[in-house]
Amino acid sequence: MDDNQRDLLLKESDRFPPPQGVRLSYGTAGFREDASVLLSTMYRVGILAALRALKTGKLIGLMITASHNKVSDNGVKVADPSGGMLTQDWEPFANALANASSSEDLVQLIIEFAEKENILLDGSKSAQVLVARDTRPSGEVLLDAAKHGIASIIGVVAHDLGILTTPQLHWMVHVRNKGLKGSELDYFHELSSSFRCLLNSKPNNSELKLKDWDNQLVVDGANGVGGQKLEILKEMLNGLAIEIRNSGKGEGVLNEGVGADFVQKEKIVPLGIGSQDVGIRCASFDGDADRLVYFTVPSESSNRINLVDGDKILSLFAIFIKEQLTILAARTKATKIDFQPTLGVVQTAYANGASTQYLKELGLEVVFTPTGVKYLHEKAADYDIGIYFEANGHGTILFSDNCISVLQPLCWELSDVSAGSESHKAALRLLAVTRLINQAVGDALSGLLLVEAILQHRNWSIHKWSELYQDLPSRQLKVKVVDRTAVETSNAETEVVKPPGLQEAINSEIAKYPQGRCFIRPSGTEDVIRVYAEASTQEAADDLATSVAKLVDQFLGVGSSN
Ligand code: G16
Repeated sequence: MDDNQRDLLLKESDRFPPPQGVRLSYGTAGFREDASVLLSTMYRVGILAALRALKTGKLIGLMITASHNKVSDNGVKVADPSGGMLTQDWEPFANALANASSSEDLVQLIIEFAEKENILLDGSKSAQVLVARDTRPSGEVLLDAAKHGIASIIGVVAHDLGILTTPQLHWMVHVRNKGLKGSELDYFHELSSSFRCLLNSKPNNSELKLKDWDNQLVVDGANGVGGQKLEILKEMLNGLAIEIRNSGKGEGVLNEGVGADFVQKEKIVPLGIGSQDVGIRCASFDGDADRLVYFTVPSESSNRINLVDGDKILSLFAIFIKEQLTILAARTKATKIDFQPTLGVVQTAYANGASTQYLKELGLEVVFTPTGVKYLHEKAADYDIGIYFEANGHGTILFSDNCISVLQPLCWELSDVSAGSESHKAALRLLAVTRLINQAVGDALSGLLLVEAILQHRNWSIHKWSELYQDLPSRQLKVKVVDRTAVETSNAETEVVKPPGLQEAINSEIAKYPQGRCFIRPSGTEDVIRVYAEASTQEAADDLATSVAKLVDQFLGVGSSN
């Protein structure tokens, strides 16, 4: 590191001292805390993103968001050159950087890390970091701190893209690193044009029997950025009538009684949706629009919903992809191009047991990872077509470069030999899905359009979709404890290894309930232990979750569950 660089880092980092008595930890999706303690973290993650940009020679993304968390929290996610999450190899450095107690320590850490990673810190190279934020009030000042961090590494500049959804930023990093323009307008154009392609390639007779599918969709935008962006996108769509509620323009508070996390965990009607919506297809985004769940309000007299969660979105996508592959498998034998992609699906322990059984009965390979898109995404990339979803609505479909490069010529060849045939359409549909579905990260906007296109394609109502299989009753609770890091798990988070004795106690509870299944894990985005329970009845699932939450209290210190 040359003297100019060192002086600049020392001077700038003195402006962003770390908070006293707060231990920051890079969690499930980056750092997340009360916004009031995050200035220095943002500054330091700005430095990290700049170093990553120098190291890779590519664009890096930095997003200020706390996604589903309450409005007073904030956080930061970093997008790697592929558009996916920051490589896990750099997480220990991120932790060390965020917790360095003085500017001198910070500079020393940077010197050592840059040496280890062969990053030249002499201003000889230039690089760029794309930055954006969601609609949280704390976002502007935190983004400013991150920009200072980026500018503290000589040669690296921040390019501020303003207010975006998290998946938009990830998409822009992905696309721009391929040498394409990747503006926000391009994003909307890509989504709307590929959606149109999918509608145009519906089976020949489906227009005639559009009776079950209902052209009415209500979307809960969680009072966040997703609703605002959907307002723009919906103007570019034909064949779909969307009514947006909780768009963030009114009085409502971000994620408070609204949004995908609330709907999926509480299973009750969100604010802004009510008796006038009974029976209508409804969808909820989370605060930064990287999660999507659907639901219906079954009756005016109750506030319960029928949830159609990430597992059912995964199942719908899997059926559709498999169907196109089956059509193509028969036809491609008559073409020169060999197209037999591997297909796999990825879930976490939160996946409802009924969904896993259903997917296996479809003949699909199902694999499990710990919670966190970074893990699921990595696993899904092992397949030519990998579909991953968390039950909370975060997921996407990944197509390998090889798969896409075969699909395009296959479309051309089928257009020559059998234009307009079902096999030609199947190839066109798959190609449209590769453009519609976000290849960088789960995206509520693109996921919504794919769900809508598939429902139209199959002429399915949300009720028909929901009946694919019957969810096992489940319950999720949060338990506040003195120190959540006291819990360590293994086996894709299904077994507690620390503190000793806790897993045995959980096992004894599980044994009391038919079809009982239960696990606990420390959240990586909130200061809680999460409890998930499944059983043959709702009452049993509730009881199992409550008794395990009590065990957590006993083993880890007095807290409160909700
Ligand atoms: C993030 C991650 C998700 C994860 C969720 C909850 O979502 O991207 O993969 O499921 O946190 O994680 P935890 O249970 O560890 O709190 P988001 O939408 O909040 O960014």
